[in-house]
Amino acid sequence: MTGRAAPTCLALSGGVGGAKLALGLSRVLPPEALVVVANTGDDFEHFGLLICPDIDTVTYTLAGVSNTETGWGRAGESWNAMEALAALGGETWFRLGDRDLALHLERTRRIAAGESLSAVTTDLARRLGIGACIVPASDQPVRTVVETPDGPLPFQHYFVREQCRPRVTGFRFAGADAAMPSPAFAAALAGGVSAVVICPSNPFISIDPILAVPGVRQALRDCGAPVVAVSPIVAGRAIKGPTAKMMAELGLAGGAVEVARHHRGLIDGFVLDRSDAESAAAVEQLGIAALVTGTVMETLDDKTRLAEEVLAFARSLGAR
Ligand code: FO1
Repeated sequence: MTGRAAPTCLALSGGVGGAKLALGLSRVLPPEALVVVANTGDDFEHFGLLICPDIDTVTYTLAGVSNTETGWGRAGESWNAMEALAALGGETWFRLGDRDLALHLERTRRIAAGESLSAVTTDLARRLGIGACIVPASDQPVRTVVETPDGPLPFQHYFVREQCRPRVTGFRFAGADAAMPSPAFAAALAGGVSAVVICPSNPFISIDPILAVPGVRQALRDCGAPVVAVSPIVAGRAIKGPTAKMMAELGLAGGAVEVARHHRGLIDGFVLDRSDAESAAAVEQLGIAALVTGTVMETLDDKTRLAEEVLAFARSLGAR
């Protein structure tokens, strides 16, 4: 970091939607002014490898090598290892492409050699040509456990093996009590944050595991920067993933307002899609400023424009 630290935008990201806005932010901010904090609640050990899906989705997306059909893994993948594994009777419910496997092998090797998840994540992002800082929320494990009527499920068992079918009765974040914010996350929180952007990610499984790290929620409130969340719900539905289904199963009213309510007390502003414009008043009644714009990100221009609008919205709130 040269001289005075650039005022930093902290982006909290999980899943596909989070990665899309993180990409937009990386295109409108200088590299030293963006810290992307990736959710680690989806992480798990599989085949003896440490798999970090939300770190990898945002890393591959900013590197321009993500598989945009599936929303995870790499573009142009081959599946020889998986095919050979199937022939040997191995587990193939969680699919790891050949190129993706290289990342898991190398990350697992380096962590076994004593490096922190932050150090490995930062270096691998650099090797993939990314200038912005991507770090896990914590270097200690924080793993989402999905509670269901038939008992708790590790996240990937719920999300992939059971394909989100089980009814959700709650979430736990195993390890959160013993976790600390990762060094770059803590440093950003400690000084020089200009805006905090909660990307359009599932509030329960992508954002709450980050906020469950002791001290994070309070540090976000105290960091002096406006906190703005972008709704992952558009016209009552999640663009991708089980957010709306989870809200219904948790007995919540649903809709974009429910997400704003979920973040109440933490966020200063909430960004709604035009299809939910009628909900802006309800958001404002929660004491949260509302911005209505196009939040569906299909093209790179969509991502860049939304990033610019979100940062301008945050600045307008910060000036208050
Ligand atoms: N999601 C699936 O639905 N099926 C898979 O086989 C699968 C494999 C996979 C491999 C690497 C990786 O980083 C992500 C992967 N995901 C898969 C997505 C993963 O479940 C993520 O946790 C979700 O994207 C939610 O964030």
